[in-house]
Amino acid sequence: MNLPDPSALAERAHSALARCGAEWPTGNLTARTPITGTEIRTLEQHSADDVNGAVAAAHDAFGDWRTVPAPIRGAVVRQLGRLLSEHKTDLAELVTLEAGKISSEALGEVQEMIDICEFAVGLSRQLYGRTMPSERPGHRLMETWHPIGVVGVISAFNFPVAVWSWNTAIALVCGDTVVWKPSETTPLTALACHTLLRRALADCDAPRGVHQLVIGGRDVGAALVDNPQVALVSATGSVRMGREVAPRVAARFGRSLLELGGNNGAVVTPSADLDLAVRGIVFSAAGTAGQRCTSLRRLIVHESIADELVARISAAYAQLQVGNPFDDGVLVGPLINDAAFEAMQSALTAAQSSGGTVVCGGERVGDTGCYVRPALVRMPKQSEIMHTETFAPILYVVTYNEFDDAIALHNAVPQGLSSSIFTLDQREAERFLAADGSDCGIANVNIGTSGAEIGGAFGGEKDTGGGRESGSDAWKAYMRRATNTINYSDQLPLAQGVEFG
Ligand code: UN1
Repeated sequence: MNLPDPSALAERAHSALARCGAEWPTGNLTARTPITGTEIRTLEQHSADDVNGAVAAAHDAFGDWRTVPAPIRGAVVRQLGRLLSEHKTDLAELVTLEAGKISSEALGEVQEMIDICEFAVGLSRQLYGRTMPSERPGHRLMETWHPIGVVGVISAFNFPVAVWSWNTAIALVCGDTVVWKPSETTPLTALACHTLLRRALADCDAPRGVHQLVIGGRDVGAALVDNPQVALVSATGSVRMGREVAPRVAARFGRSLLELGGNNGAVVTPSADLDLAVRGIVFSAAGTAGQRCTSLRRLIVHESIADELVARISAAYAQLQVGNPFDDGVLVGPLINDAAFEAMQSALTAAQSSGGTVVCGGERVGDTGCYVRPALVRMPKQSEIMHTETFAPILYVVTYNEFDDAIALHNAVPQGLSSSIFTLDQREAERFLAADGSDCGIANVNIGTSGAEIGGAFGGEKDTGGGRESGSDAWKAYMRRATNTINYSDQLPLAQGVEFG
């Protein structure tokens, strides 16, 4: 495999950051690239005290920001969207450098940011509350949505910018201020986004304090989670992380919005259009080297078509180019680090010891970085290893005979993020989307599990944490609701007909 020179990669990061207007940082945290596994740069790591300082600054800024009319707040987000468009390729470069995504997917991720900015600008004029009929004469009953306060955003390496933007664009139009703790694996990408947002704030004469960036590991995250001035903690990451975050935030009666692991499945029924299914499956399972929360990990196939489908996926996998994510034609970039590679190998070993057969893939490619061929594994049944999310490109295949069993198998795992069915049978499709169908937050028909648009609410059930981000009415999580009763009469009738005095 032909990989670029590490110093050339560092130089690419340097120029992309410079074009975004960010300083070339220095400090005690090492930013690396999974492309070669080497250092790009060092940058300053924050302490718990720094986090508390950032929260205090965001809290101060909130005092004014909450009273700025929402459409004016929208103007900042509009400007952010413009800057993101202008720097789309710079940001995509950084995403490829730090997260290892192929260029097309990196550009797609930046596009998600641009899209959510547009959505949020529109939303800034649509933060609707309801008016209800009052049971009392001369009274009006209504609700008002107010900003909630400081939002702590904790994001993961695999979507280093899109998930931040879903939270931040919406939070800002809602009148909240944001403290962002990105993954310590993708700090330079975060620095670029933070710089662009600060530029947008300056361009609109808005207070710079509304957005704060804190860089570091668990202690930085913990300081954010425990700070009582953080009204909402929106955290994306592992189920293990969510189990730590949720009780700590709940203990101080803060709110949390969790987007945790997925262990996404697709059902393929006898009527499926297999050409389309294979394309959808391969993108969802092997794309992003299996490192999306929405990556397809479990295939539940009718036994009559299983051999054919497995053969076709395996043939498609053989065509996948694994390598430098900057290269044209490469569809699978590196895993993020050695730990991801080790986790993949032990999952494959576990699958084999439960009777699974590796049809293809799983082996390392080259001797630099962590490049692997996506693995396809036939399993005799949905054993324990299929109940856990391994953040790597492993697609397990099990078969079913009765459609009800397919749904039961599909729902039998602890996670509940994304799901899909490939079928041309309307009864099966509708059943999959019905109350007794898929139990996930996202349920698709004839597309894969990954690659959701920003317009819908994104998130899932069970161990996935229950939060919803991005489109639809997910904005409500970033606001507090006040119910208002206004008496415009000269009487004081009590509700429920109560007499008092
Ligand atoms: C994630 O993996 O955390 O639906 C987010 C998708 C992307 C977002 C994934 N739009 O695959």
